Amino acid sequence: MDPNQEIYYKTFFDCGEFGFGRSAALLEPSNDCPANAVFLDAYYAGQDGSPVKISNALCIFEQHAVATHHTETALNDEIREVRADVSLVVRMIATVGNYDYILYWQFKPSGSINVGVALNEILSSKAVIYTHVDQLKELVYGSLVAENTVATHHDHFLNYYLDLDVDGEANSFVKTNLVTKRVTNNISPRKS
Ligand SMILES: [Cu+2]
Repeated sequence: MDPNQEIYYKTFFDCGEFGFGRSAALLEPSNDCPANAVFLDAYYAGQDGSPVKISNALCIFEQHAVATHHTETALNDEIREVRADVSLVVRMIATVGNYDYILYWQFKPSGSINVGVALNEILSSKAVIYTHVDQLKELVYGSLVAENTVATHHDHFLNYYLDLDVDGEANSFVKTNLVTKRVTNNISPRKS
């Protein structure tokens, strides 16, 4: 997002050029994954085609979330459904340059799949003459995070290929986009 000569060319393809499998980090038990995790080694094809091993590249564990709990006031005995909410999580970390991508898949007994990514990083930055935000007289395309240091604005795009034929083709994919709509006819004190 910074059009300046020194920055604009930075259009890295972290997956395509570095490879998340090739960049898989060794996971540390109890720190990267909880104590109940099982760890798996992984292999990728090296430059000469021979397999290269990465120890503890993946971890799999059961994660307990807030239980499914439903009772009702004064009807605690009549209406009671309490179930543990346990999901199976598969996690890996890919280290590319200044980034650690924490990739996870969460599988629930209901059949739902939750996929996500988190990012740890040392900010990508550039040198500037400014030492305080009050001095900024031009767009620096980022935030002054320290004296003479701007962390530049930029995007990370992550694409997933989803094969939805789980146990056959009788599946559906539903996407919901909520849009704020203002109430104008005064039928309710609510504004949206
Ligand atoms: Cu970044």
